[in-house]
Amino acid sequence: MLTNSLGYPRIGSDRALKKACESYWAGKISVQVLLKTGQNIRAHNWELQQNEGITFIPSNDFSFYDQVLDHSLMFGAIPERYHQVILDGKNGELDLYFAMARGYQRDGLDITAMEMTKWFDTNYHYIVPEFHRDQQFKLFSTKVVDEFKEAKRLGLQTKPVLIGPVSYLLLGKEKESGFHRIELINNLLPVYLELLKGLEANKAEWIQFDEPFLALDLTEAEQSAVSYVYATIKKNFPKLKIIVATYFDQLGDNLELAINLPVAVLHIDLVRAPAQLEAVLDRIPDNLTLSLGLVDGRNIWKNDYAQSLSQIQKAIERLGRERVWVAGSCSLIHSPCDLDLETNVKSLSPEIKQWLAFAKQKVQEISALGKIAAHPESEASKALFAANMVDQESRRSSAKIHRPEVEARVAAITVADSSRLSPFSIRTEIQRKALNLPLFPTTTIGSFPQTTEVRSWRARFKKGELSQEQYDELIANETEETIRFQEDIGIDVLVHGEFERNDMVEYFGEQLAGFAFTKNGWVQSYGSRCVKPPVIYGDVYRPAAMTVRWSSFAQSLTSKWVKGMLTGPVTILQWSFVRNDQPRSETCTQIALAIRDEVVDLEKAGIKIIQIDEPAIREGLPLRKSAWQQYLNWAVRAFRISASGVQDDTQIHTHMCYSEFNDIITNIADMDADVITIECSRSQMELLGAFADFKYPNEIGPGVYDIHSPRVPDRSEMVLLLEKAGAVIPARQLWVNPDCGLKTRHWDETKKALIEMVAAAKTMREEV
Ligand code: MET
Repeated sequence: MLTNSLGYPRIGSDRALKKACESYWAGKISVQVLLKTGQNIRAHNWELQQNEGITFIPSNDFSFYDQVLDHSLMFGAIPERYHQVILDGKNGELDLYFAMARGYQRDGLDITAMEMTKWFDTNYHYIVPEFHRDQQFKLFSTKVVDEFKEAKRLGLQTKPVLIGPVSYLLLGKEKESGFHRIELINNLLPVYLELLKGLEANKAEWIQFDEPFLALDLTEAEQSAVSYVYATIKKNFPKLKIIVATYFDQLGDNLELAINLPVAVLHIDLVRAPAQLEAVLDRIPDNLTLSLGLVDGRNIWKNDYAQSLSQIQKAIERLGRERVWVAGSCSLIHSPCDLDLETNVKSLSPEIKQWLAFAKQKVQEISALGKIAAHPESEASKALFAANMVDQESRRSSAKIHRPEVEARVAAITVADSSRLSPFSIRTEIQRKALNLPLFPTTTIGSFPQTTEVRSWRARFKKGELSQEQYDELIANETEETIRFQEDIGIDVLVHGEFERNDMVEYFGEQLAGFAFTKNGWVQSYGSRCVKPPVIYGDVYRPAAMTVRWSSFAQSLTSKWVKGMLTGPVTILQWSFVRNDQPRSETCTQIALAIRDEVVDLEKAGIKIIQIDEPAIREGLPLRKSAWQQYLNWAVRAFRISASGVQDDTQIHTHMCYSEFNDIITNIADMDADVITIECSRSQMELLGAFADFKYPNEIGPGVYDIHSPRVPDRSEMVLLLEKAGAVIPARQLWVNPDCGLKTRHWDETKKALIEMVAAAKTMREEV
């Protein structure tokens, strides 16, 4: 049977790409060394997949920062403001590329980064293409051809992967009004044809076009663009074999459109939407091959072979063996690289490890499923199948998973448990008196720079080189210095800096029951940023207080308010690998109760302002609008359960980043946080519009500068943004804060930027 891989993680199992990129940005390695790192990772990935016997091995799934940005560069969709970066001849194509991703502040140039947003409902972020009316595209880079040739030189015939033209356009944003980006399809398509020409000339046979938007709601114009694109490709390249890949949801009402495209193969996601197999098999025309997305690219659980084989069998019965491929559900970039690296039995017990598969193991699963389906009676197949049955049974029958007391507490939750004592209109007056803050109060989102030094303390502590006391003292000193710095520059609501935290989810997961951890389970979040999601395998509860100690310590150092800092239930859920043996809503509610316990304990310890971060609420939205309400109901309820155990004079904040709020503003308001801080600066306060139109009643802190870029903003820029905000939101509701936490920044940038920010707030106070 033919097996298909849609994409493989490119960060390298030891995060080699992250390290190389960051060294390059810091001027510590040459571009040649960076390029060589990329080459090594690509070669490693290709060879690994080849050795596992995968038939269709992807190329062009590698990226130095982001695959959408790669496409923008290939198509010459380079916003005007970056053109200067390479004009003086000092910088190369890669510097231009990084400038688009990260902003550029050098040699008298000061250019902001392009906007970044989440890739569908994942925690991967891509760089949003910018489009203008009548925009022309031209071939600027031939990355996809180059990487195909590179593999060829290594003796591998790969399957180049491109984001399909319709999805590429839909991923972008119009930078002026009066047109829709899908109208650019005629301008864009020729560049694709040129690339295909290059691929064909180099003897590529199979090309994968990712059109994830086929699993979303499409307008008629968008649907016709899909038909038009693939008909045109067929007309121009009748011999190329085109695979259209869909994932993350069902084809739904795009089914007819998808199965009738003049292409060789259609890939469907049977993990997210197993039920669509029947519908597709009922309608599929005779000449179309089906790639079955069976191995979950989004989670870490071992595949259930019995279940997958029954799907494969069903497809084979209807289509014949030649027209059925076995594949991952989507690209494996959302999975960690290699379970074999998890050798630490203390963090990941052998029992739990037995239930898991990372990218390398998933490739093995794809290959094993292919083998078993092709030769079910062979000894090798029987052994593979039997081993899988043992693992599945071990998980089903484990005593580690169920806690009756947790399940009973969830069942006993009442309506009162998810409501504050009084409505916001009353709370706000009580809080104003209790907190006594100025207009435009300044604060930050929580974390301060996690320097190499801070991280080295944690590493040394974990290795046993530092005692608990020594480690705690270092953290205490860093916290104290950060409190003093915030006092010195005049921030109104301080934070303790989160130095004791490795990561905003892992830190909590480590202290909650029901979570397991990996040592190397890194997944790319954006650019060189990787996250290591915990694994939720069983019922969740909080054995002991998690943050009270450091928050009270910080509060004891100052007479100003220190905000307690927690990660919310939806975000903990969203950024973890979640168990697939019960509904997500159930797991989320369990986490909500654990966070609620912590909020109550913080209040008892004298913390009057508590922030419950929920940056991931929006990314949890199902891709199809028809499923939104159900999700929002349980997600908002979970937040409310976590926030509602406190008195009226305790102020609850929440923080969200990279969200469009227009279509969910009612639900955001329903969360009823006293203060919400949001990302806003990269979009020039555009995101605030939703709050203004809704007449959002609670307080709001629109981020006034972008912390994802090393660029230091000037106070006047921030005043301008605040004035924009003030024009639509009453001053008494507004807070002043950066876009997000500062942990990825350096101290010098942070200090300069925050001093400017406080100055901007003062200017605003003088203006009213
Ligand atoms: N409190 C967290 C921080 O400041 C919030 C981050 S949201 C991605 O890092």
